[in-house]
Amino acid sequence: MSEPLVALTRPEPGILWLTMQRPEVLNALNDDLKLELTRAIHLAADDPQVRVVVLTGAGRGFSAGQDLTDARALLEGGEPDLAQNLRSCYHPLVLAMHELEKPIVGMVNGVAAGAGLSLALACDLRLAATDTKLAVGFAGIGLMPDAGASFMLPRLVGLGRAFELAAMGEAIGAEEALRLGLVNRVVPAEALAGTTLEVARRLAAAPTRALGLTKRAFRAAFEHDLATQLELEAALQRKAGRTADFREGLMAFAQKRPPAFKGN
Ligand code: LHQ
Repeated sequence: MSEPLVALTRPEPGILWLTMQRPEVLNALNDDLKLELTRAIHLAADDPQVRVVVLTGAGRGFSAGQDLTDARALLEGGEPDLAQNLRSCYHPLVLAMHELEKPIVGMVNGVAAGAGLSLALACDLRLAATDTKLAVGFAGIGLMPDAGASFMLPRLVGLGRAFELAAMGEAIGAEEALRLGLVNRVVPAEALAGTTLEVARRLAAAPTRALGLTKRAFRAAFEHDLATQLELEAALQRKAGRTADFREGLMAFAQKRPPAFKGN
């Protein structure tokens, strides 16, 4: 049996840590890797013990995007149909990340390019090392942003900046990414794993259902007018108000102690 392309570890209760494992090609995304990632996200959705997911890459890169060896092979059969691969491999993964009602922390430990950047952007927050580089990259090989990058990039940085990043094609450093709002925090490379674990630990102790509903509400907000969004808030808050964590939050407040959320 071949080695798994995604290592699943549970460094602490509540935390599922996913490491892409093709360091020799900067975790370029082949179909098996995309498939294994999708399975891991579904596992996170189904397992109540999982309260936060961390996504990172082994070695010196987060992910250099689509495996271009495979892409070259696509050209050999005449007219390539890139939509087919997007629909069968990328869309299920990006949708699963988007729909997961648990936070996903991207530990962007080196270069994230093309569809690798798309995956980083599909995470709910991103931590980067000072030497991390982000490159939209698609235009470099004559393509347009895909795997959700055209959705997330303008939402995160605004239209003008998104177009500049996509059209100029230059990689940007971590500090610039922080200034633009593409990453949430930048720390020295040697501190990245520790800081990520701390953030994950904090999220794993949070009221998971409420965070999941927050994720849903924020993502829907871009498609809704105010009245529709207020209705969505009411419907989701009804769910949050029926969780054990809401009870615990109220009790803890009354008893003047920190809440001990269980994630249900
Ligand atoms: C790679 C890759 C890679 C395979 C590095 N594939 N081997 C596209 C097409 C089809 C359908 C759907 O969607 C897409 C979306 C996309 O993702 S388009 C964008 C694809 N990605 C890129 O264009 C980035 C390509 N890589 C690079 O430009 C560089 O590798 C970067 C700038 C990321 C890093 O440069 P370096 O730090 O100098 O590393 P390197 O280039 O030496 O790479 C290390 C190894 O990884 C090397 O292998 P080798 O055997 O020579 O040591 C590369 O060939 C391999 N590698 N990216 N995407």
